[in-house]
Amino acid sequence: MNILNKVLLTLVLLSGININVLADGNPSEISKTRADSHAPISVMGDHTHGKGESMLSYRYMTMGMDGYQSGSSSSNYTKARSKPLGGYYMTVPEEMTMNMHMIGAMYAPSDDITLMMMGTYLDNEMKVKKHSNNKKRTLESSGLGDTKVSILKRLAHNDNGKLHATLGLSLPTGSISKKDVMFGSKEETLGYNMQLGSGTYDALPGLTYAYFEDSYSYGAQISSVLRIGKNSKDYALGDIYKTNIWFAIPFNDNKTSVSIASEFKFQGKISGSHKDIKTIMSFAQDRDSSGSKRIDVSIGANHVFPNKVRASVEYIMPTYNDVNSVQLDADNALIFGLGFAY
Ligand SMILES: [Cu+2]
Repeated sequence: MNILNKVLLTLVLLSGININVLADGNPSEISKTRADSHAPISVMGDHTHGKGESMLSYRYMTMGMDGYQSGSSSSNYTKARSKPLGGYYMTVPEEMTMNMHMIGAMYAPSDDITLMMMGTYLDNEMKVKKHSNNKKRTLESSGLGDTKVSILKRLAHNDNGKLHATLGLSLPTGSISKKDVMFGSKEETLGYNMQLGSGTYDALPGLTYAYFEDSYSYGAQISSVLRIGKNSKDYALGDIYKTNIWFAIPFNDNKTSVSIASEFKFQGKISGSHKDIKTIMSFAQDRDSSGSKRIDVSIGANHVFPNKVRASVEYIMPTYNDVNSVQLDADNALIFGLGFAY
């Protein structure tokens, strides 16, 4: 299926949701000073802005991985060392830490259109062990990640609900040629998760619905990341299909809210393989160990300060993980966010 077909299929699927449930009400905005007028901080492009408004935001996410997962059950060192078609890898990843800084900007030229841009800076670390002599090394990669530009189009809204579509493009500003010294004397190309970008232009379609009552709110978003062709290293990361749902309760005069949320994420396997990885040293460099189905559950809080500054925090707990071949197991993750609207 080519990229245009994928985007069309996604939009057709998205439009299957009946938007007529939203009667034409007054175009009154749901109070922006209400803490839960924004989704939990892990949901991207969750809200639109009114004409002339802009917003700057900063997000910090830290997540760790350790232990092994194979299929939907936890696995062990021996399995992590075994190649899927027989034989053994020379090295075994033991743990990984990813820290991500995200800077976002939003601007609404009209009530119906909001423009959004997001840049990322990544800082990754992976501890690996050479099996034959038990030597350990920490591999590192850091730098600019991919940059996303999106258009959010408000489709329908009334006093209680709002619906918008997103169409975005991810620009391959993140490096896919990150190297580090492993156990030899010279630098070698790091595994797929240690690279900073996808290397491809990615289409980012999505649809977001949110509903508000005085004492609670909830919302849902479906979104995809669809790779366009292969990158300069002859591979493409797997496409991503995601659904996020959330429920929030405001209190403290609506200035604070707490939320519970869940994310269902399917990511396909890498197609092709990195042309600079000549010898696959561990599963981290093996395309067979890519792709997964995941369900996370998270708890979060938003707070709005009097001067339109927002602060958010969310704690994400992986609850179900079904991976291809063997992979490092995801730990809990933490996201912290600050936003300034004006
Ligand atoms: Cu915003």
